[in-house]
Amino acid sequence: MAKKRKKKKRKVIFHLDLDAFFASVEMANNPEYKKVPLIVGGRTKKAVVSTCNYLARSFGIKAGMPIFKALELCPQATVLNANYELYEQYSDDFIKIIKKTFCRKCEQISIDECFLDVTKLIKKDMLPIKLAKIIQQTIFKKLKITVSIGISYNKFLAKMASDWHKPCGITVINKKDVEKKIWSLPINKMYFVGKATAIAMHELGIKTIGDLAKYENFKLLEAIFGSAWFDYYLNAHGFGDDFVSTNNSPPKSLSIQFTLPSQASNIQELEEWLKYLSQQLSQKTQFHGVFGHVVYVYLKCANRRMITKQISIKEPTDRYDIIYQHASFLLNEHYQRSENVRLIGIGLGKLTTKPCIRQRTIF
Ligand code: DCP
Ligand code: CA
Repeated sequence: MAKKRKKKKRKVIFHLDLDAFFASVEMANNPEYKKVPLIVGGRTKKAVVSTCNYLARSFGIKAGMPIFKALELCPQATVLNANYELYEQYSDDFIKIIKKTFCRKCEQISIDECFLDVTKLIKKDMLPIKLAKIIQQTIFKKLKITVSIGISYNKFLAKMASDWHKPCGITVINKKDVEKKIWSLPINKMYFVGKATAIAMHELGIKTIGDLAKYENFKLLEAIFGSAWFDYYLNAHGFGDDFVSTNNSPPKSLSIQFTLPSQASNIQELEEWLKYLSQQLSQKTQFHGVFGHVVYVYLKCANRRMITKQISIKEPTDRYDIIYQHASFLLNEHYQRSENVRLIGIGLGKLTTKPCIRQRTIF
């Protein structure tokens, strides 16, 4: 039976990125370094810049540049060897402060970056920007390091936002900003897109994130980038992942949905979308180390009717083929072929961290 679903409330996701991290730790320990262009990287002939403070960046020095070249640009710069133990200590303290003082829904993604799901902390008198300012002040008070914060409703956009106004910036990206602020960016600025991927995209004529969002030859994208193409594509449209993973709180359900580029009423086309979504959902499920007892499919039709159907499966699964098999069954059983579909979604419910038996492949 068709069930009305409540419109999902957008989450509030922060991405925190410490500014010029190694150099900032050095400056926190020796304020004299704040006054000079500072490079962290080592003194050997082949050494490269690990990072440098923002004063050094104003001379054109960048991470990855050979030190000798950096010194050509700025001979008066101070060069230090990296002290990894000290940076690890600061990194641990950073995460501890965030978890203890603000938010346990914290996913660390590198030595100096994390995502926070602060949805529940946002209230009338604690709007996202205010909370971000308090976090910046607290980190600076305790560690003497500045942090840039990106705010959005999913991880990709929050990550893109934190890079916008560095150092010590706070940037918000809303849904309506995706076309305006994200689409004009060069494709190599897209989070997750590495150098080789950016070159391959250029060969397809995809020069900006907007070019990718508007690209229509999905089969070619899949042939070149494998299943990763779909993540790129979802992110370019602002439909990326919003689940902030914490080791101690596995999700209760996982889902993925997609607004179709144009309405569809062809069952084969819908099956194709389900296939892609099943792959993405399987990857997401495996990433979180969970297994689902229930597969559900939902369709939003052009006449606003929402169709949600679910089916229990014998053994909990994280596998693409099993998710797809059940999703396809639900589609074929319940979809009335005349209806135009605008949005398609698939989910796994009743998640558990332990599978009863690992299934063998069914295809
Ligand atoms: N790092 C490195 N070698 C690189 C890039 C980074 O050793 N090629 C180290 C030094 C950085 C730290 O990782 O301080 C974090 O990397 P980021 O890319 O976040 O760069 P920064 O924090 O230094 O600068 P930003 O202010 O741009 O975040
Ligand atoms: Ca950083």
